[in-house]
Amino acid sequence: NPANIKRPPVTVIGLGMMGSALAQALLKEGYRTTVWNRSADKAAGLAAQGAVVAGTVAEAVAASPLIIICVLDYGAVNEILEQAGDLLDGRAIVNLTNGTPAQARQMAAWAAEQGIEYLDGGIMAVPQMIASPGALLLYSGSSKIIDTYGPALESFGSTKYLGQDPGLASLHDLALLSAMYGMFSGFFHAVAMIRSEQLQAESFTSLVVPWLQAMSASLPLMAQAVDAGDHQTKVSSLHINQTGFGHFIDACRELGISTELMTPIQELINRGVAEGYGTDGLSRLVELLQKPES
Ligand code: FVH
Repeated sequence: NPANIKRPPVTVIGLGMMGSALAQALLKEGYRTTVWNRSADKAAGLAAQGAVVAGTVAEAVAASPLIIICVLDYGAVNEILEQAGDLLDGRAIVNLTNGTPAQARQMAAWAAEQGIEYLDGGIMAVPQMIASPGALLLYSGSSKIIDTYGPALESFGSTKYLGQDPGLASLHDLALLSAMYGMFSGFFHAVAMIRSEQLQAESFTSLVVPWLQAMSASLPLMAQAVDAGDHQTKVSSLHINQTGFGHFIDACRELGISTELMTPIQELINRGVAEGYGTDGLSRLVELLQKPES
């Protein structure tokens, strides 16, 4: 049936905040969507929107050629897949559960042994962004799934396929999240400083947002330095940053706030100087991270 080829039935397993948003996006695009969740009550809202609620994992898997899984972690994915047994043969699994590159590669190897197509994915969005172009979904693994089910996957947002290696989506997902947590950590520390002097966080954003935007413009140049292994700088040396970090730590003590977020960076800069890289720029820190202290 050509309608089924265009809009194949899809199953969504895991109806937490993210899984529910994914199922909703498919329903909105007119896909026959079967859902399953360990705690059955989470399916009620989706049933009212037209989803078919499966009573068991086996029923959910049998309903569709394309199975989307989005649960807590890979341990949960394994528990769920064990309940499906042979019913998975010949189907396509898209796993949008957060995990490590090694976990993704291991699952892809297992799927290949069973004759199951496997695509791993990383969601660069919060649930409220799903189904908008601002939501980016990274994929790697089976290109056959991208070719066959691309339109269904585009219901979730913009799609970027990173290649056949199933670990690449997770690698990029975790790297991007690391950058995000770094930015949030800096913001949280800055706001703790501001609030320690009874100032408002909200008014501070008029300074911090353009400052972070201006600093993010320097990332491509830093990346070039890292790729070239050339960390000479006319911007600021590790020496000068080492002195500056002394002031951060002293200020934390004066203001009565924690140094927990600042000391790890200070220690890394100190190591760089101790290893003889004091005249290098901050891009040197990447190489230090790649050579952890023994
Ligand atoms: N929410 C977000 O902003 C982020 C955005 C980026 C991607 N993450 C990842 O998505 C996965 C699911 O996250 P979530 O936000 O949907 O999480 P919860 O709302 O807490 O739902 C968790 C679901 O996992 C089910 N579950 C947990 N353990 C098991 C298990 N052993 N067997 C079967 N299902 C399990 C849980 O079921 P229940 O507690 O309702 O019965 C929920 O459906 C995650 O990898 C994020 O890192 C989200």
